[in-house]
Amino acid sequence: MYQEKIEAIKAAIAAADANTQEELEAYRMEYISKKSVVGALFADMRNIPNEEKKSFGQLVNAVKQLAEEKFQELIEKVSQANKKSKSADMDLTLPPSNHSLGGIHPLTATRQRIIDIFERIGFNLSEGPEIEDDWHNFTALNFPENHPAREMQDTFFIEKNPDIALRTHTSSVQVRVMENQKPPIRTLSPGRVYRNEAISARAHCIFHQVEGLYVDENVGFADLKNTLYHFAKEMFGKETKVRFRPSYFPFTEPSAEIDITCLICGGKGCNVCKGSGWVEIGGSGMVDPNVLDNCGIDSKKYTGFAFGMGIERIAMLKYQIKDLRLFTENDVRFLRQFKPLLQ
Ligand code: 2NL
Repeated sequence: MYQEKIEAIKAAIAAADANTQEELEAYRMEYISKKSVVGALFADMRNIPNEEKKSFGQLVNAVKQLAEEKFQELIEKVSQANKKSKSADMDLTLPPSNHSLGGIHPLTATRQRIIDIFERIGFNLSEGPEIEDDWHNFTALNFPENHPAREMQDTFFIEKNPDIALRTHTSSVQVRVMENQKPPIRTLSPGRVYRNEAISARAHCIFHQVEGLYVDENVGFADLKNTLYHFAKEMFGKETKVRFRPSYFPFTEPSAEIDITCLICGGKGCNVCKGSGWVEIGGSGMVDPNVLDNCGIDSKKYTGFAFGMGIERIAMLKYQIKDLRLFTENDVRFLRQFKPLLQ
């Protein structure tokens, strides 16, 4: 009698299945819990005659074991199914959640802003080699034979006699432009330059320059002044004023340093401008006729102006950076501050 009932339960256990957490729980209630059909078999024990108790007990224990083995099997099956459905839900085309974007380096942003301003008033871009000969870096630019800038302490020489060196300014690029093109010339030469200086908060042996050159008939000092007035207002804001201070460069005559009103105090005087209200942004002048002639341009017919600025210096003024070494240390705590420049 009970044998038949037990066989039926065993068959039911063998046929049982579960694909979800709910079906697994239903199985547990049906075959594992105290109130299950298997639990009820243990309760039946007291109705079994004594002489059959032993064989009945063995059968019931076998059913219990079968029920538990099947339960483990179904737990495994449901957990595998859960894992599979999770990976099926995954969208491999989505970007990773921890994707961290870089930013534009402040020197790149500053250079690009300078280029944009001059391109809009008709300047094109020119590039040239960083390793230069003596002619393009010094002689064509009217540097006297024994000028101190040619000396070992200022210039990184690669070879001597004939001299080959790392360019000390991007004027060498503009010499090449003048040698190869006819006026009118309006060109901007951004690039890396090298000088043999001790590294400090204010100086580095590698830095960046932008030089500009305008050569045509009737180019005068008023053109130089107005071009740089325009640049200063575009770069630093409408309120910015420009002042020219007489100076000397071998390749320009007359020559002038370019100052702008201090960006921090607006000209009142502070510790950035050392109380003067003015900060220097570069140098400029009318191209020396000797330089034009050296480059194959008739100085009787043509005149020109030129200017040069250090990109690091402009970036330091614009972003209030106190130490030039930060530009090349690649410290993310410094670089992260310029992430908004990406937009
Ligand atoms: C400065 C000063 C200057 C020039 C650069 C130049 C180029 C040619 C001819 C004449 Cl091909 N001049 N460039 C002129 C005056 C100043 O740079 O303080 N640079 C950071």
